[in-house]
Amino acid sequence: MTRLDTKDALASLYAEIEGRNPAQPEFHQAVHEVLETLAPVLEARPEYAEAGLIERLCEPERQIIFRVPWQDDRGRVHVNRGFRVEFNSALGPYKGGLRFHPSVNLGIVKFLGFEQVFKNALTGLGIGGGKGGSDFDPHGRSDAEIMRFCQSYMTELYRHIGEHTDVPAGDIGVGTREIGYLFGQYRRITNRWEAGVLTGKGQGWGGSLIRPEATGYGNVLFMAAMLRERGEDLEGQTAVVSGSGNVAIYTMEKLIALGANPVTCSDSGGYVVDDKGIDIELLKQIKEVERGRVSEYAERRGASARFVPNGRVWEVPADIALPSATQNELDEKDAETLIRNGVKAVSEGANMPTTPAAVQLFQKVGVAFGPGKAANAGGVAVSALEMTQNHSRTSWTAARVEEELDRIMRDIHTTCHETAERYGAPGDYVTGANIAGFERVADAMLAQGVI
Ligand code: NDP
Ligand code: 2IT
Repeated sequence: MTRLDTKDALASLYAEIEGRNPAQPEFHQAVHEVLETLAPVLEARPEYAEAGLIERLCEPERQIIFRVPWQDDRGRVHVNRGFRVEFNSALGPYKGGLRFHPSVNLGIVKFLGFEQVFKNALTGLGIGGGKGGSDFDPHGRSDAEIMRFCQSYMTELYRHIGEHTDVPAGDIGVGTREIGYLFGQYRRITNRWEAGVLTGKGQGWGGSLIRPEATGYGNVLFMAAMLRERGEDLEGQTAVVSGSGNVAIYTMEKLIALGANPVTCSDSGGYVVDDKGIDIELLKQIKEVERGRVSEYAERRGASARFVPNGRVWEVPADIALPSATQNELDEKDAETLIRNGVKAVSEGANMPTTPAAVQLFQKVGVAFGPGKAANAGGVAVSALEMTQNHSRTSWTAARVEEELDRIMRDIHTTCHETAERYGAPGDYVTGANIAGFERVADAMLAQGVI
């Protein structure tokens, strides 16, 4: 087939997928971004199309939706919806986080699960892709309410997961505390001490050192690799970071460790800009210990910091940008602002935070752009290392885990870079990540038959 035929075939396939999955705009967006880059590999390897691989890859192996009833502290009953989408297990057990956020719906879980398939393939660690969560809003809920919710959620989820089947972890609204309650309920229902059924566990009961840090640290390592490719490093670079959760905090910590200067953080209420650079210990105290808001950071930090309610963090001039909050938080207008202010590189800590138009603009003007499925793969990679430690009943030192993370992020960067070059798109990490991830999953699916 010629390039034109392939593009036509992909376009009609995309239209079909869109029609079969109505009202799931985030899922459509994630699929479109991948299909747009696959033409060269489908031309080089016609057996993929013949085996219906794209159609199979875009249809989850299994989708589970369930009721999650729970009682608040006043005894009122609430009903939330629980999801787990087991997307693809060609390379290993389904693996991917759980998100608790009021915006969660099937389309969002499917977009996240779809991305996860390619991301996990890129790690080279033998993990399939899945994602789950609930439209539960943890903001303002007491510890006891969070526990009851997690217990109710696991009372259904437990029958679908297992160390060799499906291994959830955290995502937005799910951290070590929630993984603890989920693990406790799983253990109670199954009467199994099955450490490898969840990752992101606490230290002392099966969690891996460096898992909390891994996504943010990994993203900074990816950013460093992109800069190295251009003959630069992180030293002295001013960074704009969005979010103030797990990914954002450890992104900033690693940036500081490597000599860069993060000057912003944000939450859904607005952003903070700190002329002296973010004080990471203060931010951790407010967000991780007190579970507070970034506005409190500005109040306590003194004259160097101010809170901008409802503002766009991308207004702050910087050399590099690391979106680390949520999907579609950086649009074309934001990209124009960043470019006008001289940004050189953007690396996605969050999943799909940059809209397609913004990505195109960055690529057009030569801003290095690291897509989430490569740049934020450090989190799930260390989750896979946690599974390895659990299976062998050992725990590795922080130094050993960090060394592995460093190696994995370098390998992912090299793979994306070389794949992009091989398929005629030098410097295009989006194409490199999509094709490299696709080839790994597609080859496994080809070998395993029509399943
Ligand atoms: P957290 O819950 O720890 O933090 C999320 C942060 O993003 C908070 O500051 C939150 O603010 C903000 N945020 C979330 N949703 C919105 C929204 N709709 N609008 C504005 N701000 C929002 O989550 P993580 O740090 O774990 O996750 C952040 C991103 O990174 C997500 O895209 C996630 O999928 C991705 N990711 C996470 C990994 C992990 O290991 N945890 C691994 C790879 C990617 P507020 O409190 O006001 O809601
Ligand atoms: O998006 C992600 O990669 C995650 N939320 C982490 C998944 C995991 O299984 O550690």
